[in-house]
Amino acid sequence: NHKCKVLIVGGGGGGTAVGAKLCFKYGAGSVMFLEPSDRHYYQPMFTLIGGGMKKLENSYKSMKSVLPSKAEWKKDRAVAFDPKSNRVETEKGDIIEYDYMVVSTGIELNYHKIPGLVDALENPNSQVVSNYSPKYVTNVFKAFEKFNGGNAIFTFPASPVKCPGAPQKICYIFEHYLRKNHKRNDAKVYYNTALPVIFGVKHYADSLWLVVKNRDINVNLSTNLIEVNSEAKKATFENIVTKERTTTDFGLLHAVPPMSTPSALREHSGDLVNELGFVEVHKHTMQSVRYPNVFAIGDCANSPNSKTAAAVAGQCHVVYRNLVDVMEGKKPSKSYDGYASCPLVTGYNTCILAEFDYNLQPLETFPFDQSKERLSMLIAKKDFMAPLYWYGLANGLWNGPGFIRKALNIFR
Ligand code: FAD
Ligand code: UQ1
Repeated sequence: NHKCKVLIVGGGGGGTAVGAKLCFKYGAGSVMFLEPSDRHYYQPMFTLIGGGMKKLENSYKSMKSVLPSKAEWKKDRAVAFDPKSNRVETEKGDIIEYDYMVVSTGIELNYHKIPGLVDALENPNSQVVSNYSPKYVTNVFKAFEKFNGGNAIFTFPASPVKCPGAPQKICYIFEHYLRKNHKRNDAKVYYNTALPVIFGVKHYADSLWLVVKNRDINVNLSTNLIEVNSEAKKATFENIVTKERTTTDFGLLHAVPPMSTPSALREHSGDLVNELGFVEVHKHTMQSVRYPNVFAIGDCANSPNSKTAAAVAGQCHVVYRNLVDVMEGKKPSKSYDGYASCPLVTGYNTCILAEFDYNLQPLETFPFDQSKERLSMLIAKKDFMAPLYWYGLANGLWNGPGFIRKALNIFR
């Protein structure tokens, strides 16, 4: 058995940011990470890798080099939570007892939930690809190059996802790839989304409808991928509203899997989570609604923000401060406004930098209309966000662009 003051379950973007802050304040001996992975991926780069703009090797560092050096790292996975007795059980059979806990497991990719999809992704000739997993992302650009006409279909699943813009970004990049390589005439491009909207924030949805209209991209709403037949190169979709099924052949299929929190949370954590398996927190304080010594950050929390690294940046200072408050016997004092950002890459030279809050109102950093496609925002996404993540967020030094927004407000 192990004991620790603060246990952080999951050393991804959120866990690492909060852990770095805690280690800075309390020093060695205060924080334990429970994290099974050897590698820490900067997942926002996957979109650019899929489009051939970056390499997989640029997207990760060793977990050891990313986790704060003053923290203890147990390289193991949580399999069950017992928040009533402040304990977590691990895959190797250990029990960890904590005084305070931050849950930051992120969400998992459930490719197996779509019949035929895993077989298709494992087959390098299937033209079925997916940029969500480091295991499959390097095949995406190869499939672009091999594409020789027909239907190119990009999907969005019937579940919450991380970076809800990513399923359509890769569609725009592909469409531009075709035009650059004089192959656009041979293709019909489809974005089939299970959602009833193209994007949840109207300010940006309006721009995206113009993009798809101008570029002859067919958008099918409420359309969910339910089966893949890689032999016949056919995909089956179900209309979420009418339940009507259609089967379409494809020359390329980019599939985004349904996602969920890990089974440890969904099935073995009692009332720590809501009915969907997300850690139930107060949406402004990120404190568990039932266990005051527990906080959640990032994709595994049920706070109704868009699940992005940018949201994690907006949450990490709030989680850290409120946890310190609780440790000092006070009430949580900081409030998260739901900030999230999604750099909607629309091609090799353009990006719409969406930024918004819980009310789905734009909360833009720069003093120009960010709903317009811009080269400057593509450069920001391509060359500035990864350093911001590695040197800022992962070291506990980046709390999101709120202060820049306030400073630039003098130009509005
Ligand atoms: P993660 O960073 O995923 O970390 C979770 C960690 O928990 C992992 O290290 C995992 O190994 C560990 N873990 C899992 N299960 C357990 C367990 N049972 N016990 C212990 N540890 C466990 N965000 C943006 O802001 N901008 C973007 O442009 C953007 N683009 C994206 C594009 C793609 C293709 C993808 C996949 C994501 C993108 N994101 C983007 C989203 C961003 O990567 C996530 O929102 C962010 O990483 C969430 O941080 P997290 O700490 O909650 O989870
Ligand atoms: C951000 O803070 C962040 O986390 C480090 C991202 O993830 C990679 C982002 O994509 C974005 C857009 C932000 C927000 C930052 C600015 C400067 C708008």
